[in-house]
Amino acid sequence: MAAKRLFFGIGLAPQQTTHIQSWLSQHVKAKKAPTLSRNWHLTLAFLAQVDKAQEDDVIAFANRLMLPFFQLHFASTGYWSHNGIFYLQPDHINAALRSLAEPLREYGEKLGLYRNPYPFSPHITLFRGVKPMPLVDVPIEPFSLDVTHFHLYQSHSLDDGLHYTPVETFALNA
Ligand code: 2AM
Repeated sequence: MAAKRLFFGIGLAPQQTTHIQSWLSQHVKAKKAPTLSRNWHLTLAFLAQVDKAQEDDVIAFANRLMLPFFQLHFASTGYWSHNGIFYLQPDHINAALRSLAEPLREYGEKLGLYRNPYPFSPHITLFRGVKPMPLVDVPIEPFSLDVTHFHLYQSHSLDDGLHYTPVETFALNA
């Protein structure tokens, strides 16, 4: 079976998606369109191309993680000029988020799937390849995200464009 392009990530609820959409359309000016709102997420660990046996392996690993649920707070944006990514970032280094992302990243590396060139930098990509940096006239009203689950997503293109589709969902424990 063909390999899939997979990554672990955290999704947004419709309420947060609407909140971001409304702020973007009213208060952010950019030279290109934002990423598709249906795809907004926070990447925990990018795995790249994964075959079926490796997919089963990473799923079993993620199922063995016993980690508590947590909350993320978003109030600020950032911009990486080398790739033109404009993003929302959590407002502090969250230990619970890190203890979820690090083992997933390390396991992908151990399987030889993808070696991360950068330390974990949690973000929600709102624009990709945008130059110059988008102009924000009013900062986003801060919002929170209750993280009770995370997903293994497949990145694939359909007739209507790019989709990030959950292929497996994992619950965090109380
Ligand atoms: P992003 O988190 O900055 O949006 C699917 O392609 C997802 O995996 C995207 O969300 C993307 O970036 C992330 N991703 C793609 N290529 C990557 C790479 N080389 N390193 C880290 N993350 C990557």
